[in-house]
Amino acid sequence: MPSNKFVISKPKPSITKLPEQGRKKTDFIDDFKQYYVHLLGRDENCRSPYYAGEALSQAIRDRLMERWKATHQTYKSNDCRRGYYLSMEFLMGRTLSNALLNLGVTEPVTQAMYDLGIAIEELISSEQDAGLGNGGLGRLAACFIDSCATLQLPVIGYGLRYEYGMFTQTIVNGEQVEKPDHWLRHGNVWEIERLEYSHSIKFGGHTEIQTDESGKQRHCWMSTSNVLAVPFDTPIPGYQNGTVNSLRLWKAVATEEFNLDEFNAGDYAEAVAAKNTAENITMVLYPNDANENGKELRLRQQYFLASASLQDVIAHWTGMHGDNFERFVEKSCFQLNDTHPSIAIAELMRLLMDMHGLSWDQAWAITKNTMAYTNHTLLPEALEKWPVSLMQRLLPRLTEIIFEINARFMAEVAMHWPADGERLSRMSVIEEGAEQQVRMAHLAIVGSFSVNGVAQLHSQLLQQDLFKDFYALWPHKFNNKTNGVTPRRWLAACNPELASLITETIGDRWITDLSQLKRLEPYAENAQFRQRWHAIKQAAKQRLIDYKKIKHGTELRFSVDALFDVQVKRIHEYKRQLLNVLHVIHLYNCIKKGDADRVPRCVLIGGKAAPGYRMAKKTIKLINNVAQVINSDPEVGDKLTLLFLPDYRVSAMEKICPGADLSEQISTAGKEASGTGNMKLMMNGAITIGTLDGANIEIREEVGDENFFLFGLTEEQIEARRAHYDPLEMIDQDEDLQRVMHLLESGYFNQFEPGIFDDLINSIKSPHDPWMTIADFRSFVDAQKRVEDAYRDKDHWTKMSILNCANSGKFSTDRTISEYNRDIWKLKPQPVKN
Ligand code: B1H
Repeated sequence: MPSNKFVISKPKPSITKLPEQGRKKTDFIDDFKQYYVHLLGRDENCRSPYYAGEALSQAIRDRLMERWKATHQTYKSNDCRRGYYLSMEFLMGRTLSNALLNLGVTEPVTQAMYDLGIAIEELISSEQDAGLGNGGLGRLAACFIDSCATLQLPVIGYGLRYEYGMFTQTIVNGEQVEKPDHWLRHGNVWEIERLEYSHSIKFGGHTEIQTDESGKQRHCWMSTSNVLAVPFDTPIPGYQNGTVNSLRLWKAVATEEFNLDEFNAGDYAEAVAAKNTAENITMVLYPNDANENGKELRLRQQYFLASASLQDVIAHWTGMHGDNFERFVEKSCFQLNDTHPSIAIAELMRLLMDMHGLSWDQAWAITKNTMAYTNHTLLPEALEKWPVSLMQRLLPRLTEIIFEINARFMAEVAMHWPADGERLSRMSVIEEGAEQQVRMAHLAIVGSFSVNGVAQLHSQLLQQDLFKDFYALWPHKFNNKTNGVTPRRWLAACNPELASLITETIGDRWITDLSQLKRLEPYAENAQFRQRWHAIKQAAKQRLIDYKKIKHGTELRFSVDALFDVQVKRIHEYKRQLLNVLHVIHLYNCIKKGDADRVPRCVLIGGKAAPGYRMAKKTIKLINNVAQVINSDPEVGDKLTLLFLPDYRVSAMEKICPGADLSEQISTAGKEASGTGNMKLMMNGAITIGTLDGANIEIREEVGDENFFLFGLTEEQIEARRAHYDPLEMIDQDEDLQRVMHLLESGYFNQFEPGIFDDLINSIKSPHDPWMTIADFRSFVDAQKRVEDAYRDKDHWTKMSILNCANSGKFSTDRTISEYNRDIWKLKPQPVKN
């Protein structure tokens, strides 16, 4: 009889593709053919980039497998302290080209495909984006796990495996139309399902206190409807270092095919339909980005992520240590990506007390010493609150725990500030009012040992404004971690021409130590270097034009000599795409007036609007209508072009940032927590026109004021101005602005659609406009004039471009993650021997 214990030795080296094996061109050709013919069942008669891409991806995935297992083994045998990054969003984009780069096999693979008559670029661009995020917050999570793997830190990313990612945006008659993004329809070669690590998640029911044999009381959460959380793992390779970390995404699956009781009662259809309710939890990403929310399904998603991830970590722990949690704090750290997963604080308390028998005090000591919270926004509409009634119905046990946390917290506040009722109600986790609500940010602060913002100004405003009461109580909890982006994807992979010029000039250490870019600075004075830099930029601009033509069939008249002026990001009032449009209309007026001496400019605007955000959708319509008028006006010719780029996403940014000259970062000061598109554009040699907001401030600090176009009111000036803001008066006193507003209001851009822009126009004319667009118009137009003057001197512009890249070293997520690790996580790097 065979024992039922599997004994699996390593497969033969030819199959395992250890680091030193299977790296030659011929190895890739062999493996590619194997997968194309035998796994996918295709032959030379099927010339599909899709299947070729699949076959190549399989071959690449093989080469990650042994490294993945070795990494896992290293962490296990070193029993090291670990980090867990909990995020509702991981905006990964495409995987293949990143895997090639990080494995260091781009060259031989490109050659192998070439020999087979396949252009690698075609395979790379046939891959779907994994769009499991809205914007900056989700992409930051993706850059973070890339840096963790590169720094060899034992960090697992935990998120949700949405069946539908961020919607695809199409433009019909100038308006945004959303199409579902069923990205998993044809499967996903990069993920591995691990049914064996599934967990059961409870919803609904009620709680009871029961006494066990030993007389000990326990809270029981009963009569729940349960949903199974099934993990799907994606390998996250570090940069050429043998480390492969994991991104673990949870899928909701009905616990049983159908509920037998209901089936026996004859409710067959209802029983099967109930399966749907369960599986709906991970069906779709909420496309809301910093907008009002509050839907029951969203709370279900949040709890599902928190519970599945914590059960996973605890199952791993008890597997090694049983119910002894003494060293749990020493060995674990959770980073909460905004408040979205912050129900984890109450869930960890529940698991430790109700499932593992710890006392309140023991559980609380563990929770508040393992949880760390990152805040990403000050906007009141994005601060999460959940009605107590909803939480009570969905998560009764967690609601009890939250009330108990708050009761103890209120006692602490009362000790610190006796007889200060106002402060108690300001700080309470429970907001009183017509409907009681749970303030998730307060829960997150009370339950964690670290609270950080994402840029200096943002962190300072958290301490001085939004969370000042908490800062007064626990100043030691607060810290700043300025965001970054991964230089692997955002320079090395997306801009290979610039990357090789840099490597040729200063060596390749910049790829893992971006501060090295500083060594480019002296070359800004070298005419030959400048010429090569300029040529690379021009070629990237040409590729951007070609990309636009292929994708949208647009007949465009602008040339690579025009100034490429780029604003790509979510459409939101605070980001002020409207200010950009006002400037474009102003330029149009200048051209119509015969002001001939203008620099040819191509303004590119891209971004998605939340489907329920009326003003943002109207802004898209306005951009398209203005574009229509300007682009078809023969008097304008190639002096000015306005383009709306549909379906902006990670893979689009990879095409856009190498070709950008000017980076528009024009949010109302104090409103953009950090921004990260600003960093990607800077790294690729674009120059910023921006307000003193978010990370712009630090970008300007790094590159110097002479290489940055600053405009607009400061955060303090904005707040001081609010009380007596008078946009009508400002319009009255500025002839250019008057002309712009007149053209807008005359219906010039909506001749057959009367009144459609009235609400946009009224919003900026209102003395209560929170974004104060009109207040910054004059200063913006003047700064844009300085941009033109600078652009006229090509050589000078190229110098500025080089200096922007050379001074972007701070904005690598390697720096950001090193700081998280130094100040918060305290993990030891774990070199992996392969
Ligand atoms: C950011 C969000 C966000 N801040 C709610 N907040 C969401 C809020 O689906 N939701 O409900 C989704 C996202 N996103 C962004 O985070 C900031 O606006 C950027 O300034 C910042 O760079 C980015 C990363 O820190």
